[in-house]
Amino acid sequence: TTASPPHIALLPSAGMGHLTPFLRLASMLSSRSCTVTLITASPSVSAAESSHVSFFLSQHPLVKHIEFQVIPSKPSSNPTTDDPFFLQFEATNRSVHLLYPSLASASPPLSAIFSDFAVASSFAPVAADLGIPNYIISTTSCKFFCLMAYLPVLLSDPSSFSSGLSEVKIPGITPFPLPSIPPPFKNPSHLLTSLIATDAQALSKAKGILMNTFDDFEPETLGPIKSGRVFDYLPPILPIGPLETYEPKKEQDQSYLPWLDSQPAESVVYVSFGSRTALSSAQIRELSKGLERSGYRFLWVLKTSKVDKDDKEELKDPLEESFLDRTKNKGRVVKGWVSQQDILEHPAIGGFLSHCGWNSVIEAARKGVPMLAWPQHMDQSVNAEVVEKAGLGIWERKWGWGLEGLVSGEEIGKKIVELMEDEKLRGLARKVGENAGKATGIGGKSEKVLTEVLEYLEQ
Ligand code: BUP
Repeated sequence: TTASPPHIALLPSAGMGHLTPFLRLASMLSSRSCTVTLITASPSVSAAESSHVSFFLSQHPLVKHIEFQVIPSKPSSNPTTDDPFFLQFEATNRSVHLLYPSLASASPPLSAIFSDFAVASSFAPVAADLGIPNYIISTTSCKFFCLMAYLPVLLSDPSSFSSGLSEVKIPGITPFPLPSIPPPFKNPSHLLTSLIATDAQALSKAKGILMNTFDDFEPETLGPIKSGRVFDYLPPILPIGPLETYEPKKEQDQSYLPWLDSQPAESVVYVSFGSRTALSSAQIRELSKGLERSGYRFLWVLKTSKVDKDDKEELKDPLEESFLDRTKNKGRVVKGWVSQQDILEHPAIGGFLSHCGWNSVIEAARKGVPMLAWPQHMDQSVNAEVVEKAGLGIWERKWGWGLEGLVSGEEIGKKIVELMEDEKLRGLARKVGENAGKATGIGGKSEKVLTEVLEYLEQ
């Protein structure tokens, strides 16, 4: 009998930073003839998530869909955070057992379930009961993944994050400078910290850990990690990135695309802090000054609320009308969802001022676009270091965590000039893009890893 392609269910967690890599992987599996079932939690936190799921399903009629209702958390029950995404992680963990019947009766039977790190602890027992192999998907850098995987050990020693230390050590990989550690990790009772630590403890039950990264991008971490010297109890670490985009190229109906078309090559700075970071009004004003001072053209995706459902339409506040007037020939400020992929591959883009959410990093790596890293929270400082070491970008460490301080327009302007004028960096970034292409091309390292997993899962 000839083997038939596997049936794989995918279970992402909350936020576009988690959903996006899952949708990309779902599309890649589907185009490799796998039967794919996408599992989504309802209601989603952001409008972007539900609209992307609907759009994805309309583009992939063969992909099956299971939607399950999350049991909402009472905001008052988690005094350590009011972040709606963190609360949804917790609520999803409390609700995944509801999936049991639909997974058990899946037809054809499931060959594997690929689930988000953020539901690892609650999903491991479900997968074990069903007897279905479970692969964990990590949506961050391998370096930050290591910090999460090691968190239970660090938390067991109260001095791990003490301010007297300059760095946090994980035997076998390069240390983490203390300022790169996300502040919530220093508080063991913070909801996010306890969720991650609990998830980390479930990792050893997985069949493998798939990562949206590639060998040449994080050699310093992936080398020792893949040899099994760092976490000898973990299943294989499987870099399969950069994941391919599934989004069809947008027509020129979005006004910034024709505008970009009329700008000189590599002349525009693209500015975005991802789907869930809203800078303070004061910081937005300083950034506007910085962009103007730099003298460079810019395309700025401006967000003024953490969850897009709270976004307001008008552009003027907190930006001054005079700024929009003065810069109308130099730049575009966009509110709402843009197609970041289309922007990053546009020849007019010469640099990317980014919060270093991992998807943004990997998308810039794929296109070889030089970055100016300005981490805001969570994994982003660790990611910024990866960007710097890989030669993809520059990072001004003294800016600290974006959401905690205020950086002046003058400094921002100077750094943007540095980004746009650094020819050596441009060459290195281009090389990163070439290596990314090699990794996913036929016979490339990431491509081979994914092929091997799928061959193993054939039925
Ligand atoms: Br905003 C925005 N268009 O307008 P990250 C984002 N994106 O295509 P985050 C758009 O969303 P986490 C927009 O290309 C990337 O794939 C972007 O993920 C896309 O950051 C994704 O970069 C955003 O990882 O998520 O949203 O902060 O906190 O999970 O890293």
